[in-house]
Amino acid sequence: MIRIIRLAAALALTVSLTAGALAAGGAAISGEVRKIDESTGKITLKHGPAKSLGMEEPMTMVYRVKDPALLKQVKVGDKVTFEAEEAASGYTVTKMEKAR
Ligand SMILES: [Cu+2]
Repeated sequence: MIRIIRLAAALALTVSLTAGALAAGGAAISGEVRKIDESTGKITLKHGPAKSLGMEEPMTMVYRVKDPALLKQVKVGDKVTFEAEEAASGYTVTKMEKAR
């Protein structure tokens, strides 16, 4: 019985460690704002490699934004750091702030 409890504790520890690693894996990506389209809620970002999104090479591409308010915080030419996820509707920026 004690053995089973120990096993469960070890398992719980492993799970929490894995979850922590995933959260950290939502790695911030460095980019530059190229275009903002508030009417469609999209932003064009030039960005470096983003392994978390499976993008090994730098590129410029259009992203949707999770919250339209994000588009009001930046302007074309701004250097930003952002996080994005691959959603059913396309790549979506979940967080973004000006790089300092
Ligand atoms: Cu990309």
